[in-house]
Amino acid sequence: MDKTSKIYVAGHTGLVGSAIMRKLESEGYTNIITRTFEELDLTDQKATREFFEKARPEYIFLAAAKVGGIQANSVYPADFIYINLMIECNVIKASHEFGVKKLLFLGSSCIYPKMAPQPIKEEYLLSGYLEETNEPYALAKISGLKMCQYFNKQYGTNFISVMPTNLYGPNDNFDLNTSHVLPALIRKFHEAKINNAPYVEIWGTGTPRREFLFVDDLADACLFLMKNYSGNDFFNIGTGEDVTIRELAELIGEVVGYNGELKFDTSKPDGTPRKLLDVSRIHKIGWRHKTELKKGLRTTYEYYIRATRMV
Ligand code: GFB
Repeated sequence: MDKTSKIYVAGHTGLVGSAIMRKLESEGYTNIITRTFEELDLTDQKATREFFEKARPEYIFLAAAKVGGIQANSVYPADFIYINLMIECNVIKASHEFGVKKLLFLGSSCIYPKMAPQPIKEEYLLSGYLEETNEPYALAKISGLKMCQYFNKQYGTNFISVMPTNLYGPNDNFDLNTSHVLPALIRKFHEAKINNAPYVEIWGTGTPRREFLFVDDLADACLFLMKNYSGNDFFNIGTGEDVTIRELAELIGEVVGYNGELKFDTSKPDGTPRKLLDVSRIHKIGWRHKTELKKGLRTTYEYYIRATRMV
């Protein structure tokens, strides 16, 4: 991939896509193409084909997806499976048809079985049943990764995949109904501090464990793989360390500067008890994360403050 190669970042306004944009721009890539949802609906096969025919991208980061936290996944299961499958089918097929040199597909750590041994190795894929709240999303992401491998096998394409752990950072979704836990808690703690609220409500029991990766580190890993890896393996991307939701809440309370109580609402689902990734495969080829959780939380909180001031 040269600095002038034509690179399409699908999903460039989202958490992951915008981090990939920042990374590419900071490294001097000058020929990046993007389309907003209004300009191109990737679930529309005809529109997607026409875009590829005209734009002829050489490299693709496929970060366009319908994503959300535990509640959004439970409430909109049909949307999560349909939209993600359609995007994957259309973009992967068109990439093959129009001779894309290399594509990187973004999956998720929720592809692994609910009760997978920890830390989770890539080999554990499809070794058990999935966690019910995110099965539709996981099935779509498993299909995307398999589709990349099968296109490589049958047509000799160069489509690779990454499976990141729970991500966070600038441009995250802070809507309390649809967001993931980390941005939700930043908002809840910030609002509790401003309103002098006596407690913050946390969903579930606080005991599930999650691993969190700062999204700029993921973008770094994506570019690293785009430059350095071709083959049919896929890669877990994470830090190799996890915390309980209670520990995360305490850490966010500290960063935000809120000293009230934590109240656990156990009528809300916990989801997977633990999903810590084994990251030895990506470590072996020379990549590891740089941003520790506390530093990433500070950066994300600063972003949240700036973003809310702009509204
Ligand atoms: O981040 P999250 O929504 O999704 O929730 P998953 C993680 C844990 O945090 C769950 C708890 O145990 C939640 O009950 N939690 C506590 C909260 N307070 C809150 C809150 O205010 N908001 C939210 N959202 N959670 C998602 C999948 O699973 O992870 C997706 O549903 C995707 O498909 C993503 O894979 C990475 O980590 O459980």
